[in-house]
Amino acid sequence: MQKAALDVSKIRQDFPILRRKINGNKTLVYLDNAATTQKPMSVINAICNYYMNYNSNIHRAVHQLAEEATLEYEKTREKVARFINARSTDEIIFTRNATEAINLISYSWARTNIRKDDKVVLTEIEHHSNIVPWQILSLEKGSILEYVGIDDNGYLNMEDYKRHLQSNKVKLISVSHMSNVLGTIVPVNEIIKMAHDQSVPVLVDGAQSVPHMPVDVQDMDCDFMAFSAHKMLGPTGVGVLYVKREILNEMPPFIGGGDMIKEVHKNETKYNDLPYKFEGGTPNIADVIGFGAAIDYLNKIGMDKVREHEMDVTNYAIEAIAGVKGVSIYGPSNADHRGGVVSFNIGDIHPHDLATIMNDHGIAIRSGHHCAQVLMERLDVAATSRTSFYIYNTKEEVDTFINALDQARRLFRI
Ligand code: C6P
Repeated sequence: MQKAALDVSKIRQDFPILRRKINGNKTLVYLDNAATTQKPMSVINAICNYYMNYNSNIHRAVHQLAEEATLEYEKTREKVARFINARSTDEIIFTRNATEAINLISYSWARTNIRKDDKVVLTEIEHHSNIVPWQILSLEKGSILEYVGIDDNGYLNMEDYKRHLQSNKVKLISVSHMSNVLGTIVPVNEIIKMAHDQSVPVLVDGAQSVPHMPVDVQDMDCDFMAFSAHKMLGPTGVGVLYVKREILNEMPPFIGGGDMIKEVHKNETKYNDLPYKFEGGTPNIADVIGFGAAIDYLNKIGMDKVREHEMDVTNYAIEAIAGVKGVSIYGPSNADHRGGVVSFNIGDIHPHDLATIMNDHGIAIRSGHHCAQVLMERLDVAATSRTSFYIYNTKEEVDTFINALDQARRLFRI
């Protein structure tokens, strides 16, 4: 029996922003989902409900509002743990975003485990969030950064990876699960297995994968994983760091202050239990609660269906974009190996000019280096245009975009 497709028109009704007009009368076509996704009413309502009915600090007071807020905040932790199949909620730390989650590892775990001349291995597709923290560490510790190369189709060069792994100085692999520019889905299970055979831990940047496909940290066996709520229907200001419990037990705290402690004396502090030891200060309570509603929304659809829908729209978009005269598309041509991101250039139109023209049509796309300048250097381009899709995007929206792209092409006489 054929599986039912996503009911996209029903889904779209849950997102008030999709009814917005741009430039007077143009219906918004939002194709910048890799940057951040739109929010359904259930998420917006969950945040409003918290502020209207039980706004309070958490983990401290015994009054009813505080108990309700604590309960809802911790419910989201349970939802996150289940969503990525973590062993327990102790392994889930809330941060501000994926960037802060990666920095938490570079400031805590890495500063006690990485020494002079040790190597941290990244790849050429990494986002700046998974490059700069390791450069800062190198400057402080004298550690060495190495990059696994990619081939011309945007796939990771696994022979190059094996070569890097041969050095016994490698102390960490930190790799993006899915490129935010090429869409390439990296074979993380294979990468992790090979790293673990050499006793090297692996950090997975799941910022672009967790929102778009089923992700199971136990099956993957990653040691660390980072992602952001705002890229998966949730609010901005909330990120997740997953760390295997046995590693977390050994990690020193990142930020010192309230809530991450059990006892504080003049000259010593006893830290709180996991995961609170890593959540110093009042957290982003409202948005964590909103994130819980986002996870409920995705669970109701099912992550298999999310992935299926995106592959369908992405395949359609790749074919249509490739059919426009003068276009070069970056990354794998097979949607099985890529997520819902299509980066391209057309003739010598500057991506910022193209994005401005698209905006005139009510279409939101991203242009620029996408915080991946190492990759831009590898591709030998300064910038690209990028469309990226989510559960509410339709093939009709792709048609609107292609029509606008073709008009831009004719305007620039390509
Ligand atoms: N990429 C994009 O338009 P934050 O900003 O911390 O929520 O996410 C950082 C991040 C980390 N890794 C990858 C692979 C990412 O794509 C991003 C965010 C956005 O592509 C904003 S630059």
